[in-house]
Amino acid sequence: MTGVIMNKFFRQIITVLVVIINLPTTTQASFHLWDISEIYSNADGTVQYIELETTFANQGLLSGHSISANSDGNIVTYNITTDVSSDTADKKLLLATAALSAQPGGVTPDYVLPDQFFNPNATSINIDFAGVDTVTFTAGNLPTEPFLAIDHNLNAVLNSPTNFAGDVGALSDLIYLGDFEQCELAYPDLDGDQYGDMNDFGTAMCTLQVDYVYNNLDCNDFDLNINPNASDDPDDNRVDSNCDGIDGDIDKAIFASTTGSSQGLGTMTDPIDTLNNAITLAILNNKPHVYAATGIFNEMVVLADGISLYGGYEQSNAWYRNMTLTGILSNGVIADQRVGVNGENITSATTIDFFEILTTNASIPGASNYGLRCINCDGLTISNNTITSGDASNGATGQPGQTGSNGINGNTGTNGCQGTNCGFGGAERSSPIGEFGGRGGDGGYDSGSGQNGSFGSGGATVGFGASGSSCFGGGNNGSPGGAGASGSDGSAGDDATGFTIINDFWVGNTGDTGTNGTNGKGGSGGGGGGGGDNAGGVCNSDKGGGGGSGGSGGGGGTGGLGGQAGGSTFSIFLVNSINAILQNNQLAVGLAGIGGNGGLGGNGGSGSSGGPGGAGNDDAGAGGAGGTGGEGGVGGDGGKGADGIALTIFIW
Ligand SMILES: [Ca+2]
Ligand SMILES: [Ca+2]
Ligand SMILES: [Ca+2]
Ligand SMILES: [Ca+2]
Repeated sequence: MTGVIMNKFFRQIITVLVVIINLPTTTQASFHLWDISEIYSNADGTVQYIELETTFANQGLLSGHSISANSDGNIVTYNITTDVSSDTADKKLLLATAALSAQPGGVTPDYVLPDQFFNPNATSINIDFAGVDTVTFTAGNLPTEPFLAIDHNLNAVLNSPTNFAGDVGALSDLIYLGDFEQCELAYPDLDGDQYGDMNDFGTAMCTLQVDYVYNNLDCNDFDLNINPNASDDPDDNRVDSNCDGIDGDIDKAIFASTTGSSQGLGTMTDPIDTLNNAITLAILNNKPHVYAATGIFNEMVVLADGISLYGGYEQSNAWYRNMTLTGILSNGVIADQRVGVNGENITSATTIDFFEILTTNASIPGASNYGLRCINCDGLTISNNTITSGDASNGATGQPGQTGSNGINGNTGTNGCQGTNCGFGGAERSSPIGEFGGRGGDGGYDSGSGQNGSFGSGGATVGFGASGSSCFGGGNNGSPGGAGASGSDGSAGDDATGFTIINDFWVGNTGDTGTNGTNGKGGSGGGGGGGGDNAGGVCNSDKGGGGGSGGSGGGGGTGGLGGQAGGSTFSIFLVNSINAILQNNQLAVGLAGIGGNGGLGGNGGSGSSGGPGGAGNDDAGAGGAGGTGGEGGVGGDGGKGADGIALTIFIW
C-alpha cells in the first residue's frame, strides 16, 4: 500500500494572494540570482510546487519574467506580473498549483501555477526559470512518497514548501485516508530489537518495509541486547547497552565529582561533591547506583545496602567511562581503627567497582588499618579495585608495676630505772600491709627476769628476757629479736601471640602481667633486760630496760602489665560475609605493628630496723633490740604484646 498525499474530498480552490510590494529603487535591483530549490508533484499533477531560493538581496524585480515547464515537448509557461520586495536575501519564492494551500501541511504560494503545470509522468521534464536556472528530470526522479520532493540535484528530500513570507509547509504530516496512516522516516532494524539504526539517515515510508522501524534509537543495530529498553549496568567492557550515551544507566544513578557542589542534585550537569553525600542522595531518590568521576575523594566511605558505587567516569568527556580509577583516600577512624571503606549489613546486591582505595597510616597506638572492612556483607561484590591499606601502629608499652610500701622501724624500748615505772618494751610496730614487728619485752624488776619479746609477722625467734642480777653483779641484757625474712621476687608475664575478634575488629592479645613480689616480714621483738636485786636492802631494786619492737616488713612490688598488641593491616577484611564476591582486585598492605613491651615490675618496699632496747639502770640489764623487717620482693615484668599481621584478605 502506498500513501497518497491528498484526495479529491479535500481538494478545493483557493484565492491566492499575491504579495504586493514596493518596487526596489537601487540600481542593482534584478531577478537573476534565484535558484530552483525544490520541485514537487503528486501523482496526477494537481498538487505541484516549485520553490526558488536566493542568498542575495535586490532580486525582487520579477514582473515580466516567466517560468516554463517542458514535458516531453509540451510547454506550459507562467508569466509573472508582480514583483516582490527587494529584501530577498536568504528568502524563498513559492510557485504552486492552487490546491497546495488546502493540503494538510500546505502553505499559501506566492504565485499560482495552473494545474498540471508539468506532466509528472513524462520521460523528460525541464523547468526553466527566466532563463537563469533550469532543472531537468524524469518521472522516475519524482518520489512516490507524498512527503518528499526533489532538490536541485534531484535528491529526494522531505518537502518543505516555503513562501516569501517564510511560511513553511510540510506535506509529510499525517494524511487522512479514512484512517490515519503514519508516514515518517523509517530506519533499518537489522538485529530485530524493534529499534532502528541510530547511524542511518532514514528512509521515508508510509508503510513499513520488512526490517524497518519508525525510530532510530538503536546505538548498536548488530546486537539484539543493546537498545534503549535494555538494562545497563556499568561493566568491564564499558558497553552502553541501553543507548543513553554512557556505560551505565543515567536514570538509575547519582553522579558524584570532587569538583561538584555539596548542594548538587547528583545529575550529570550538577554532580554532588562526595561519595557519602551521593549515597545519601541515592537513598533519598531511590537510585541504586552512584557514578563517580575520576579524581580523589578524601573521605571514609560508608556503604549502604543496595547502593552500588562505580568509578572511572570522565566528567569532562560527557561522563564517558575511561580506564582511570577513581580515588578514595581515607584517614577516617572507627573505634580508634583506621578504615577506608566501611560497610555493615550489606545483604542486597551491592557493588564497589573501579576505585583506588588508600588509607593513611594508623596513628593511635595499637590501631589496625582496614582498606575495606565489611561486616555481614553477603551481598557485596568488590571488583576491579586497587586497595592499599597503610601501616598499622605499634602497640604501647605496658604500665610498670607499683613499688611496695617501705617497712617502718621498730619502736624503742624505754630505759630501766630505780622503781617500776620504766623499762617498757617497744610497742608492736603496726603495718598497713599486715607485716608487723613484734613487741619488745618489758624489763624485769628486782630479782625478776625480763619478758621475752613477741613474734613479728615473720615468726622469727623472739628476743629472750634476761634473768635478774645480784646487787653489784651487773645486769643481764635481753637478747635481740629475730629478723623478718625478705619477700621473694615475682615472675615475668608471658609474651603474647594470637588475636581475637572483638566487636568485629581484629584485636591482638596483650602480654601477660608479671606476678607480684611478696612482702618482707616483720621482725620479732627484743627481750627485756633482767632486773637488779636489792639483796636484802644493800642495793636498790632496779628495773631492766625494755626490748625494742621488731621493724615491719616492706611490701612486694606489683607485676608490670603486659604490652599492647601491635595493630594489623588488611586490604580487605570481611566478617560473616562468606558469599561476598571478590574479583580482579589489586591488593597491597603496609607494615604491621609490633607488640609493645611489657611494663617493668615494681620494686619491693625497703626493709626496716628493729627498735633499740632501752638501757638498764644501775645493776639492772638492758633490753634487746627488735629484729629487722624484711624488704619486699620485686614484681615480675609484664609480657610483650602480640605482633600484628599484614594480610591482603582476611575472612572470618
Ligand atoms: Ca535494532
Ligand atoms: Ca540493538
Ligand atoms: Ca554497561
Ligand atoms: Ca548506558
